[in-house]
Amino acid sequence: MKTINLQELTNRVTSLVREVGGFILGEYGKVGEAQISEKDHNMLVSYVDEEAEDRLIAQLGELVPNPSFLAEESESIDLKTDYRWIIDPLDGTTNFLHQIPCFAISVALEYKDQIILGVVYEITRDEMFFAWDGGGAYLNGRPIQVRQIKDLGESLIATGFPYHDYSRTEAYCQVLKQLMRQTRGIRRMGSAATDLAYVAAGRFDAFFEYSLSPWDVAAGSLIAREAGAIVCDFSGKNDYLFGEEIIAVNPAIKKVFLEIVQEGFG
Ligand code: 2AM
Ligand code: CA
Repeated sequence: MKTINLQELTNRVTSLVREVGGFILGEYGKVGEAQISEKDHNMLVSYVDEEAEDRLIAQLGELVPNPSFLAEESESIDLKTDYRWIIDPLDGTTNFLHQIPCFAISVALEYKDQIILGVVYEITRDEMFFAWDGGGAYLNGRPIQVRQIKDLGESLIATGFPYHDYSRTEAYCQVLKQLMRQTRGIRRMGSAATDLAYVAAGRFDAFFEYSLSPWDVAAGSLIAREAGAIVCDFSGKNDYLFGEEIIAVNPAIKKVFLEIVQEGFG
């Protein structure tokens, strides 16, 4: 079989994602409360998520041989083959529906359990973050890297507040308390894919969240890694894609950051 040129493939994915981003932006501000449904507690979805996902699946299916899909709005088509697209058509749906301009499309390609390509498109700022395995990370075509810092006191941290699984909110608040005291500040964007892309771009120095799904983090985690970040679960291990816990951190502060998270979560 012809080997896939990942750089070329990434290019094609970014064009497609940009096009679908145009559709999403065209619907911004137009979705009424009656067109929003709640999949589960606080898990919102509209025709925009669904239509965007259908368009992505239809076109991504053409780009690699015999792909399968793991996608937020159509979990049922998850029959796994060597190539699998992991898709979040609209990461930050709550922001989108409340007209808060931070939401993204996240598309990753997995080959035999390894993420080999990631694209995160932050739509309202027209920022296309992408990476492929071994190829580095980019923002609108320019290479990006984690920020050069020396200690935690200079760091800006991103997180997502628990919105669904409240079983560990005490532990989570413990960690926030420490980070409030010891860092430059904490931000909560509402789109995990964007948070990870921002770590890659050196805007944030660390991101942590629990209860996320693979489609929220698949693309962003590769982009962060290719930009020099360390990505792990709360134990410092590699189970961040399906393990529902993720840390992406600038190596300069990895040790101390992990200690704070582990102290809180026990
Ligand atoms: P989603 O918009 O694609 O569902 C941020 O905390 C992450 O959690 C986002 O990536 C978001 O992905 C997901 N999320 C789902 N429901 C949420 C909610 N009610 N509030 C915040 N984030 C939510
Ligand atoms: Ca999501």
